Amino acid sequence: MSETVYRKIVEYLEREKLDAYFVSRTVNVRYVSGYSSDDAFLLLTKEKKYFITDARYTELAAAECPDYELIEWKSAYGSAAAAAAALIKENGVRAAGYEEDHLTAGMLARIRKELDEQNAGGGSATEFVPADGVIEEMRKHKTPREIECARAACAITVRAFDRILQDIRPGVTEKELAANLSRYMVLEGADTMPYGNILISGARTSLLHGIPSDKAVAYGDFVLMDFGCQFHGYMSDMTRTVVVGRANEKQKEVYRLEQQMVAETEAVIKPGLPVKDAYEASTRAILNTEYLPYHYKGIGHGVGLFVHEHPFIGPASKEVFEENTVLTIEPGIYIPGWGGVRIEDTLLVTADGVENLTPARKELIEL
Ligand SMILES: [Mn+2]
Repeated sequence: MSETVYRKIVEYLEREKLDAYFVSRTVNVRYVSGYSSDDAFLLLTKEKKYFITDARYTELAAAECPDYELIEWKSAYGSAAAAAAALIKENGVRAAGYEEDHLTAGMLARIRKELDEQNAGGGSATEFVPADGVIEEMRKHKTPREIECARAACAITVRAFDRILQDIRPGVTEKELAANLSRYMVLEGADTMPYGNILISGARTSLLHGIPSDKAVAYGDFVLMDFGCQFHGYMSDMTRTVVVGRANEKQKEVYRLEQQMVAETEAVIKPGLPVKDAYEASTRAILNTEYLPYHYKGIGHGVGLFVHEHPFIGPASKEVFEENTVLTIEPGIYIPGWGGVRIEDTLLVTADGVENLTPARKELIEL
C-alpha cells in the first residue's frame, strides 16, 4: 500500500505546486510508511522519501520501511527540526506542505530558524504551506487489508465483551472491570497500545465520556461500556449498556427507545445518503417523547487508525456516506442524575447498505 499512497502524495504535490510534504501526525506516518511505532516524521519530495527518527526506533524503522532513507537525527543533527531543515535545504525545497492542525508552532519555528541560519550565507527562503487533511482524505476509503484489520479488531472486542459479562456483579468497582476488559482484549489478540475505555455504572452512565472510578457496581445499576482495541493499528469501537439484576420499567423504556434509534439509523445508511439524514433517522424514535432533550447530536464517526475520524455524523454534516468507509453509529439517551443508555456498533459501508462488524447482541441483558 505504501507505494500507492506515496504516488498519491506526489500527485498532490504536483497539483498544488509544492516541492515537499512534511508528515508529523503519528497515524499518518503509519498510514504512509507502514511504521508501527511513534516519534517519527516523514519528509516526502517528488523524488525522495525520508524517515526521520531517533536511535530508539531505527532498527524497527529499517525493518518496516525499507524503501525510505533513514535519518537518525540525534547523532547527526541534534534535533529533528535541524534534520528536517537540512533535508529541506539539501533538496532545494521552496514550498513545503505541512499538517498545520498537528505540527507544533514550536517545531515549525525551530525548522524556520535552522533554515535561516543555514541560509545566512545566501540561499532562498522556504515557504511553509498549511496542508491539512491530505492523508486523512485518503484514509477514509479502506483497502481490503484495512477492512480485514478492522473486522479482526471488532471481533476481539466482541469476545472481550462476552468475557466481561461474567465479571459484572454487585461490589466490583468500575476500575476493576475496566482493567479486566482491557486485559481480555489483549488476551484475545489486540495490539497492546492503551486506549481510553469507558466503563461506568449507575447514575454515572449519563456522563458521555465518563472515566472509570472506584464506585462499586450496585444491584439495579446500568453498566455502560464504550470500548475498543487496535489490531495492526486499526481500531474498533463498541458500546453496550447492561443492567445488574432486574431492569425497572423506566430502564426498559429508555433501553427500548435506544435500540430503536440504533436500528433505524443503521437501516438507512448506504452510499450516497447525506450523513445528516442518518442523524434524522436516529431521532425518529424519540421525537414525540419526553426523552428528546436528552440525546446527543454527535451520533457516530469514522474509525480507522484513529478512533474519531471523518465522517463525523450529526445534523450539521455536509458529507454523504461512501462505500468502503468504516464508521460507528452511537446515538444515546443521557438523563443527568438518573443515567444513560448507549449502544454502538462499528459498520462497514458496502455497495448497498452496511455490514455490522460488531455482531454482539443488542437485546437488554440483565445480569
Ligand atoms: Mn465511538
